[in-house]
Amino acid sequence: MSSESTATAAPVLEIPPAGGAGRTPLAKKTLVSDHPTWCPGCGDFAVLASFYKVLEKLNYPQENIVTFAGIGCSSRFPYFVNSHGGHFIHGRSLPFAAAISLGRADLHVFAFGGDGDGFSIGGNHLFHAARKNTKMTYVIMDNSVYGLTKKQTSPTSPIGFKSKTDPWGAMEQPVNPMKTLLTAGATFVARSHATQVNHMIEMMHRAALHDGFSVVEILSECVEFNEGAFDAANPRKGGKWQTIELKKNDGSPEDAARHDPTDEFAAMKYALAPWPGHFGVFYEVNRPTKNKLERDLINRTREKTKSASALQLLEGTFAKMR
Ligand SMILES: Cc1ncc(C[n+]2csc(CCOP(=O)(O)OP(=O)(O)O)c2C)c(N)n1
Ligand code: SF4
Ligand SMILES: [Mg+2]
Repeated sequence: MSSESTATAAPVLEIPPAGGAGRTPLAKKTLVSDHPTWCPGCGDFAVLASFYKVLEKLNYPQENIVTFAGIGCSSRFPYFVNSHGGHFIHGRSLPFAAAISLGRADLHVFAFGGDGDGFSIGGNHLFHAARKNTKMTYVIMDNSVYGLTKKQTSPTSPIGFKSKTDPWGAMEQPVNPMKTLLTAGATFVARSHATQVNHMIEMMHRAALHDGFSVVEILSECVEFNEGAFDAANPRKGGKWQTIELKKNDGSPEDAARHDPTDEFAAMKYALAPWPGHFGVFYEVNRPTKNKLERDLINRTREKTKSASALQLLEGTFAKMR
């Protein structure tokens, strides 16, 4: 027998990358990273489970997915999704996510956060992200309270809400998220409820396919500090679940009563409905994205300058100043 070793090198395990055409389809097991640290029963679990489903449906190449967030219980979201991602300063996820979207056309950018992160400290950024129409999807998990910091009044807390900052009850007029987003100029505005999984999946899926700044506000109960806050829209708790039926443009008489999501006035009317309001796509229009406008400008400039390098352009400018 030969003294030579007959052992062969162990085969290199090739795990095929998930997602994309001709590749292993994206599945929950590939998308899960850390175990969520939310309180048992928190509405955010259902949002996360629905988001996995949305990614499975979209089947984007996994390495092209980015999930981003600010600070808060809901903003822990990116920890639990096996994608590129990050956790940024409280209220500042949107400018950071916008920069990623503008700089990397190959990435699908999702931002997550709470009502405090989005409408309070991040309100300014939300307003500008909406009007600039940078391509990304923003999911606001609205529990009408600051959950992470253990019960302060948030911008969506109703008048009378008792919290550590308002022990005698909130006095100030709350933000109406749908009205605010429409006014700010978001090109896709939808609303859902964390107890309605199929509806959430449909809204987030549609938002992700929208070419522009798309927002889905999801009423997501904080069982620890705002229990039962959204029961009024939960049929299992005796509430009223009112969805918006969109026009099918099928010429049928019943279609006349359905909602045209390009009609801003009609969207605003839905936004102004009394609590608990309506759920579905309020508004969806196409307006050139900042991504396209910037790309066009860059292309035009390259053409004009015959693709000169940044250094050549700078040298040219200095030469003119001499
Ligand atoms: C600049 C700054 N201010 C305040 C805080 C404290 N802080 C952390 S999370 C948070 C509120 C989070 O509320 P929300 O966005 O509604 O998320 P939730 O925890 O309810 O999901 C606050 C005030 C902070 N981290 N950074
Ligand atoms: S404090 Fe509220 S929002 Fe935060 S994890 Fe617990 S239930 Fe969810
Ligand atoms: Mg909150």
